[in-house]
Amino acid sequence: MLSNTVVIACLLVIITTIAFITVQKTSSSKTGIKQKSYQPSIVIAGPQNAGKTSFLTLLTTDSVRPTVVSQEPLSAASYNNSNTSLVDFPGHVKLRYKLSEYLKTRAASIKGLIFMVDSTIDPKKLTTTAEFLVDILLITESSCENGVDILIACNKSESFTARPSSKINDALENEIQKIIERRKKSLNEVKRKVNEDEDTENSLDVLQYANGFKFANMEGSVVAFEGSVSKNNISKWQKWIDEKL
Ligand SMILES: Nc1nc2c(ncn2[C@@H]2O[C@H](COP(=O)(O)OP(=O)(O)OP(=O)(O)O)[C@@H](O)[C@H]2O)c(=O)[nH]1
Ligand SMILES: [Mg+2]
Repeated sequence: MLSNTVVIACLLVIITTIAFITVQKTSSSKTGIKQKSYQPSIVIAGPQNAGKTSFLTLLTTDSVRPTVVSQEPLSAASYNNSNTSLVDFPGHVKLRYKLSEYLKTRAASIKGLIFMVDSTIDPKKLTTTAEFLVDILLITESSCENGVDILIACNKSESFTARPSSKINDALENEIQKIIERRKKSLNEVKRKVNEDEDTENSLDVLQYANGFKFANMEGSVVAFEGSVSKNNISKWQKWIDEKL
C-alpha cells in the first residue's frame, strides 16, 4: 500500500517536471535570440529618398533642412525628454544589414518602427519596398513575443501624384502575399534539389496566414498614415510616436 503511494508520488513529480520544462521551452523558442536590455528606441526605416532623415531633422530641430544620403544610423537620444531614442537608418540596399542587426539584437527594446515610404511611388512598382518590409517583419514578428508595432508613414502627401495611405497599405499587403508565395516556392525547390525529406523550420511561417497575408493578423499592430515633412504636416505620425513613448 505504502509502496503504491510512493510510486504515484514519484510519477507525479516526474510528470510535473516534464510539463514545466516543456512550457519553458515553448515560451523561449518563439524569441529564439537571447536579448540583453537596451535603451528603448523607435526605429525609422524605409527605402532611400523616402524622407526619413528629413523627418528626424524636423522632429528634433523644428525645421525642414536639406539632407544628404545617409550612410550611418542617425540617433536622437532621449527624444522629447523621454527615455527613448529615435534612430534613423540608411535606406541604401548595401547598408540594410545595419538595420537587420539592430532589429535582431534589440527587438525587445524597440517601442515602434516607422516604415517611411514615398507615397508618389506607383503602387505597381511597390515590389522592392514590400521586399524590404518583409525582411523587417520576418525579424520583428519572430524576435519578440508581441512583435513590434509599425507605422507606415506615407510621406510627400502634398504632391499631386501622391497615393492615399489606404491604397499604399492595401498594395503592400498584396505585394507581401505574392513575395511570400514566391519565396516559399523557391525554398521548396531548394529543398527538393538537396533531397531534404524532413520539413525544416521555415522562417516564412510567421507571415503565413490561412486566408492570405493581412497586417491585421500580425502580432504587432500596423497602421498607415499620410503626411508631408516638407509641409510640416506630421501630426498623425507625432501622435503615434507619443502613444509609443
Ligand atoms: N516633396 C517632398 N519631398 C520631401 C519630403 N520630405 C523629404 N523630401 C525630400 O526627399 C529627399 C530625400 O530626403 P531624405 O530625408 O534624405 O531621405 P532618406 O529617407 O533619409 O534617404 P536615405 O538616407 O538615402 O535613406 C530630399 O530631397 C528631401 O528634401 C516631403 O514631404 N515632400
Ligand atoms: Mg537619410
